[in-house]
Amino acid sequence: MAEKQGLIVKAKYGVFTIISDDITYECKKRGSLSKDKKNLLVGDIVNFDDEDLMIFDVKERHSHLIRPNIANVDQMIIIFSLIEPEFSYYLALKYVTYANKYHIPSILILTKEDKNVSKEKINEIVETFNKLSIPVYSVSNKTGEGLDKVRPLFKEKTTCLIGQSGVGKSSLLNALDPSFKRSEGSYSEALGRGRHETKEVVLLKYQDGFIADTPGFSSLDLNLYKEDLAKYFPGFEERSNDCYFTDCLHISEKNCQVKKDLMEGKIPQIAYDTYLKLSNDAISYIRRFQK
Ligand SMILES: Nc1nc2c(ncn2[C@@H]2O[C@H](COP(=O)(O)OP(=O)(O)O)[C@@H](O)[C@H]2O)c(=O)[nH]1
Ligand SMILES: [Mg+2]
Ligand SMILES: [Zn+2]
Repeated sequence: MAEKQGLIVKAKYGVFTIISDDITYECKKRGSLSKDKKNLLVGDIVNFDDEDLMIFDVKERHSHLIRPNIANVDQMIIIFSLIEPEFSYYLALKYVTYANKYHIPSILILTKEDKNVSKEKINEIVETFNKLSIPVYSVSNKTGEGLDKVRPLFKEKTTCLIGQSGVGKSSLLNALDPSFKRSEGSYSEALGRGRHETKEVVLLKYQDGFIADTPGFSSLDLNLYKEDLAKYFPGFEERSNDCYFTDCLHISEKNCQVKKDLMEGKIPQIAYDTYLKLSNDAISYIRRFQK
């Protein structure tokens, strides 16, 4: 037998597709895997036997996202269309907060810029997110505009694509590399959302790295408590240390660094307004566990 190490790129019905030195294997897991290692995920690096095709060990993860359920992600690329569905600061900032909670850096890619979107609208989004230290790119998956700036972002990284369905995740993948042949949904005007075309998490090899195409899921599934938001909302974590109260929610507390920087224009008003709305809609961690 030969022991090999590889990356799980797909998992279905107990069969794990593994890539090792550019060769693909279909493996199962050995019953002897210890309990804490039994829950193998796409993104896991595993040791397997290339004769009986059984996985017998898994490397410790450096990150573990819950939605989508994936291990060892280096960065989150949040895809949002500028239109159809309409860009939402609320959702985009919620996704970034979610990535921050798992200590995964995020980048925003805006799609459908070919659909007569005003320059002002794009600039406002870019400025807002850049102030919060989040890079923004704008592309058209249809004309290919902007794609060359986006390609290098994926180099040697495991990237998780995340975004509502219908925003163009699969289309972006196909535009980057037509051989991916991801099935594209259609944006339904009537439903106001795209059909869920991508059913499972799968890692695709791209530029010495991997990209995860993920199923659309409801943003309601991204459980964020008030306390998470106060801490992980973009730009807040580093400021929280300078707030007078250690558990400052940055709303009505005295000597709040976030409010101070808002007044000085260092935090965009639209971001702070979105924070208030997100916080208002979130439940409190403490309240939930006191029940
Ligand atoms: N005009 C235009 N249409 C796009 C663009 N990106 C995606 N679409 C369309 O939007 C719909 C949803 O795209 P899809 O890639 O399936 O979205 P996903 O659910 O995020 O994977 C499809 O009809 C695509 O053709 C774009 O940049 N420009
Ligand atoms: Mg898709
Ligand atoms: Zn504060």
